[in-house]
Amino acid sequence: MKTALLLLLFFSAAFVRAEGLTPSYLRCEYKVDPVTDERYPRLSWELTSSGNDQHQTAYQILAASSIAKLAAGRTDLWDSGRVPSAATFQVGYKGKPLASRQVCYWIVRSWDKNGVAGPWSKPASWEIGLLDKNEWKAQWIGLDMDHLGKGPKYHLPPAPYLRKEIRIKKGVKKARLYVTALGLYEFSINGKKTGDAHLTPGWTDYDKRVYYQVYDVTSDLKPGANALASQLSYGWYAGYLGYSLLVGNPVVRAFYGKVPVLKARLEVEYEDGKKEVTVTDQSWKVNQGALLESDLLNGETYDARLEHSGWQQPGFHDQSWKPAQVFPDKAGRKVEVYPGPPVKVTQMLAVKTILPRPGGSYIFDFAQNFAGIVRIQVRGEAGDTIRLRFGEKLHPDGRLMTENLRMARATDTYILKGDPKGETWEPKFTFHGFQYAEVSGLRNKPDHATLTGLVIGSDTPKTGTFETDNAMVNQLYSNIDWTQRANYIDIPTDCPQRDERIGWTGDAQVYVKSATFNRDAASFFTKWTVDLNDGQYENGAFPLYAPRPDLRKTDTFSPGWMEAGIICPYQIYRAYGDTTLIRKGWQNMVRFMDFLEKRSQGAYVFKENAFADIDPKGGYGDWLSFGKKTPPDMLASFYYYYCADLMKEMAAAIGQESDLKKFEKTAGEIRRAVLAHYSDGQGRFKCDSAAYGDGAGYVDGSLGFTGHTQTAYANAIYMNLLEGTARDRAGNNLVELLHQNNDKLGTGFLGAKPLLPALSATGHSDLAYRLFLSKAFPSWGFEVENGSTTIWERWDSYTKEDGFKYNAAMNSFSHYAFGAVCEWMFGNAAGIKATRAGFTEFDIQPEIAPDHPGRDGIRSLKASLRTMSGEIVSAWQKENGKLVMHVQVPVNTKARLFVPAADDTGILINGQQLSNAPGIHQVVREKDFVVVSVGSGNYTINIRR
Ligand code: RAM
Repeated sequence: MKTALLLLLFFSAAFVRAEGLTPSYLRCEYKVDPVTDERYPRLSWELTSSGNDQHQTAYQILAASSIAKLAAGRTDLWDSGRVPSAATFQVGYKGKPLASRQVCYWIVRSWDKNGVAGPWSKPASWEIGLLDKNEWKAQWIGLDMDHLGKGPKYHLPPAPYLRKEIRIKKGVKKARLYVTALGLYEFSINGKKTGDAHLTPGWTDYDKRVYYQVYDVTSDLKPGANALASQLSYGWYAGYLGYSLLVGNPVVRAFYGKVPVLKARLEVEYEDGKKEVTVTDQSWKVNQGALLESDLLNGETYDARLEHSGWQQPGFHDQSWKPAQVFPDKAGRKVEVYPGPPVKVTQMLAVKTILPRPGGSYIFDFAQNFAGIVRIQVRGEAGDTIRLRFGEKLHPDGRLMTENLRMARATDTYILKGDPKGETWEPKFTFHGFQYAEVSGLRNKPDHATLTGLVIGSDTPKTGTFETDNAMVNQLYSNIDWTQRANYIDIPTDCPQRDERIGWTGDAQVYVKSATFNRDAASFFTKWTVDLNDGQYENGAFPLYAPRPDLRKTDTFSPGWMEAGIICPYQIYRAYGDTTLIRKGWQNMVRFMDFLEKRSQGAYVFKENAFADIDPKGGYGDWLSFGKKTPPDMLASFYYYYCADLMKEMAAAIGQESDLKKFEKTAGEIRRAVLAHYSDGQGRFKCDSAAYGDGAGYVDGSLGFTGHTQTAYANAIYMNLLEGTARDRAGNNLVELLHQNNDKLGTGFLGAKPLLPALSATGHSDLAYRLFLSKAFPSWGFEVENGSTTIWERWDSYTKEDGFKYNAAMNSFSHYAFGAVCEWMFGNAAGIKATRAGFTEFDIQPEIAPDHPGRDGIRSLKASLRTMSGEIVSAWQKENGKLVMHVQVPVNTKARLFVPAADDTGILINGQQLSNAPGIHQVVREKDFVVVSVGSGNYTINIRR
C-alpha cells in the first residue's frame, strides 16, 4: 500500500486518466506555501478534469513533517482518510497539533462523481511561525533621533541604520529570519534585501498588535562573517498620518511612538543539528546615514554623499557607530504573522512623454495614474540635487497640479554623490499617487531611462477580467482596477495621494464586493477585518476609519461607514465561503448590533436627528451626492435593516441558531418600524424635513432633505427592505426620479453602488445601461471622456469648462468608491451571481445591452472570475439577429444558465438541441428565460431571437 502510494505520488502524471479529478493550486490560508500562526489553518485546492459535469465526492489529505516522509507515505502529521465531501476550500487541518517553526508538507487527491480516485497533487507546504511571543527573546532596538528633526512645517528626523556581524559555520541546513518593526523596516543579509515586500510590517493598532514577516534566508548566509543590516523609517507608527496637520489636530505625527524600532531573530540550524540564534539587542550598532528624511506622506530626502559605503557587508568598520538603544515592549501587544498579501512592486511603468518646463525642470508623464514611486537613473556632480514632485493632473498651462495633495509634501529629493558611472536611486519607505513626476535639478537632458515607475500595492492576485466591444467601458474597467490597486495598500485607503490615505470604512464597505470581482481580496480583508475589530469603540460602534489613530477630535463613527464591520466580513463570506472571519468577529458584530438597538431606543428605526450628536451631524450620509439630501437617519435605518438581514444569514452560516432567530426578529421589527416612519404607505419615501431646520451642521444640510431620492429607492431595493408591489413601486419611483433628472444620476457614496443593481432588480435594465453608457456629466463615462485612467472622488473632479474648480483641495483622482459600479458590471451585465457562498453554485443571468441605433452600445461582452473552485466565464455576443452565450462552469460547481428565449426551440447548446444535449440537469421556464441547469464544462449557446 505504502509503496503504491509512493509511486503514485511522484509519477502521478503518468497515470492521468481520461476522467477523474486533478488537484492543483494548493493553498493554505489563501496563500501558496505560506508561513502562518494559525494552528489549524484552512486548505484549498482547485480541480480540473478532462470530462464535463464533474464534481468531487470525497478527498484525502496526507501531511508529513518532511517531504521525504510524505514521499515514503509516512504521514506523521495527518492522514485524513477518505473524507466524503464536496469541499475543496475552507478545509481545516485536523492533524497533529503543530509547534512553532514546524513545516507541514501536504498532498491531496479527490474522488470524482463516479467514485474514481484521481492522481495525487504535487506537494505543497506551510510553516508555523513563532506561536508564543516569549520565544522571540529579541529586544526592540533603535536610535532616538527625534531631536534632529527640523523644518518649520514638517518635523522629519533622519532614518536609522542598524547592523550586526555574525559568524556562520559550514553546513547550514535551514535559516529563518523573523523580523518586525514599530515603524517600517527593510532588512538585508550581506547586502541582499530579504524578501521583496514593501512597507513591512504593515499598519495595525500598534498598541494592540504588530505583525512580523518570516523569511527563508538559508541561501543568503555563507560560512564566515555575515552582515545583518536593517534600515528603519517612521511609517504609520511614528510618521505623519492623515489630515491631522491640515485640521490643526494637537497631534500630527508619532501617533503610536516617536522612535522607530526593530525586532529580529535569526535562527540557524546546521546539518549536524546544532542551532544558533541571533537576536536584536544592545550589541547591534546604529547610526544615521544618507536617508535624511523619510515619511509616508511627505517623501524622502537622500544625500548619497553621506552613504556608509559597505555598511551592509561584513568587514565594515562600525567602531564609530553607537550601540543600539533598547526600548521597552508594551505588555499587551501581540506579535503575529502578517496575515495579508504582502505589499510589493507589482509592475514597472515606462515613461510615455517628457515635457520640458520653464526653469529647466521636466514633467514625466506615465500615462497612467497609479500609486508607487519612481526609480531615477542620473549622472552628475556630487551635491547636484534632484527634486521629484508628484501630481495626478496638469494645469491647462502645463504646471503640475498639486493643490489636491493638501499637506502631503509628497516630494523626494536625491543628492548625488557624483559617481561618474551614474547613480540609481528609489525611495524605500514612501509612496505617492500620481501620473506625472516633475523633476528638477538634472544636469543633463533626460531620456526615457531617467525615470521608471514602480507600481506599489498589496499583491492581490488578479481574478477578474471584463472586456466588451465598447472602448469607453473597457477603459472604465481598467480605471476601476487601477484605482483598487492604488488604494489596496496594506489597508483599503480612500486615496493614495493627499494627506489622508486612511482606511475609511464607508468607502471600503461600498466597494468590497466589487473588489472581489477584480482580485483575490480574501487575505487582504482577513487582515483588515482585524483592524476593524481592533478599532471598535467601547460603545460597540465600528470606527470611521481603521486603524484609527486620533487624527481629529471629532472623528468617531457614522452611519454608512461603521457598518463595514458587518458588510466586509459578509462579502468575504459570499465570495470565498469564508466563515472564519464571521466566527472570529461574531462577538464584535453582535456588540455592534446591540449598539444600534440601544441607539434606536428600542424603536428599531432612527428618526430624524437620531445622530445629531456626532460630527458632522447625522454622519457623512450620501456623501458627495447632488441635489436635495437623503436624510442620513433614514439611510442609517435602512443600513440597520441590512445589517440585521446579513447577521441572519451569517448566523445561519456558522450555525448560531439562537442568534439567527434573534436577528430574524430584529430584521422584521426594523422593516416594520422603518416603513411605518419613512414610507407614506404608497411606496413613496418621506421624512420630516422640518425637523432638520436649516440643516446647519449636516453635510450639505442647506440643500434641504427629502426621502424621495434616487439614493433612498436604490438602497431600499438593493437591501431587500421592500417586497412585492412595494418594491415595484420603488423601482418606478426611481425611474421617474431619473427621468425627471434627464436620466442622470445624482447619487453620492451610498447611492451610486446600489443604483444600477436596483434598476436591474426591478426590471429596468435598459435604463441601467443608459446610465452606464452615458458620457454626459455626471456619469462614469464622463470621467473616461475626460481622459481619466482611474476613478475620481467626485463626479465633477474635473470638467473641461471649469477645470478643477470644484473644491480643488478635496479632489482625489484615485478614489474607488464610485468604482463600485463594478458590482453591476459583473453581477448584472455579465450576470455572474453566487447563489451559494463561495460560488459553488451560481447563476449566469446576463443582462443583454439594448440595441442603441446610432449610439455606442455593447454588442459583445466577456467577463471571467477565478473563484475558489476555478474560473467562471460569462460571455455574450449579438450576431445578426442571434445571441450567442458562452459560459464556463468550473469543476465541482453547478450553474443555472438563464437563456433569454421564449421557449427551447430556438436554442442550440454546444450545437445540439436542448432536449438532446448531454450534461444538462434540468430545464425550466422562468419568466422571460429558459433556465438550464448544468454541471462543470464549457457551454456555447446559440439563441435565435
Ligand atoms: C473623505 C475621504 C473618504 C470619505 C470621507 C467621508 O475625506 O476621502 O472618501 O469616506 O471623507
